[in-house]
Amino acid sequence: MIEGFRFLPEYFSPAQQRALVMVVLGLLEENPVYRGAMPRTGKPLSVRNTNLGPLGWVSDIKGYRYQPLHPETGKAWPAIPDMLMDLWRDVANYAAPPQACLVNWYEAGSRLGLHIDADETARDAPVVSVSLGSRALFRLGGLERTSPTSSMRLASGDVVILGGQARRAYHGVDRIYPESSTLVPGGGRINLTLRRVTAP
Ligand code: MD6
Ligand code: FE
Repeated sequence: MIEGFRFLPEYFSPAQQRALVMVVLGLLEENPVYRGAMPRTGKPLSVRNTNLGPLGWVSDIKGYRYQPLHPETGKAWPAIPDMLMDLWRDVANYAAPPQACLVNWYEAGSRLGLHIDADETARDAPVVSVSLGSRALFRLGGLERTSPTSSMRLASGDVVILGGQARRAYHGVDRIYPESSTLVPGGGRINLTLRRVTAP
């Protein structure tokens, strides 16, 4: 496995998962998930998303970027909840706080193609990910799109950290298993990724 990949299964207990989902669902009422689009082609993304924190990751026909406002509501993203700030302090091993938490909402047929998270200038900071709800088939490769990959199932409460070499590794979600959890409405899956965007 590539250096810098960490997998913390069941980091959050079932009770903590329920508390975190309640907090996140509450924040999504005023800050809804929306469907972004692929740069250049404008093809709709399979996964709907929104953000928490002073900056949020946005994808539309013009490209990928971080911005302080929700593109549909025009409002600032809400603050990153304490449970996630505590997680970052516990596992990120990085002095400065995260600036963005991308909220990805997967439905039964959603997938996320192989990609590198490369839109942050703080390249030394890890990306810390939390899975909630239905299980996902996560694929992790290497530094080249053609590097060999390995697949693993991510379950609710699991935390994945991409730091070190793995920070630049290709990864994606091939499928979700919608019957595997009732935590997220509709048998969905929420993935939260905490990011430091700018160098401190
Ligand atoms: C997902 N995760 O689990 C997609 N990115 O739904 C990611 O794209 C990801 O898990 C950076 C670091 C950790 C991740
Ligand atoms: Fe990613």
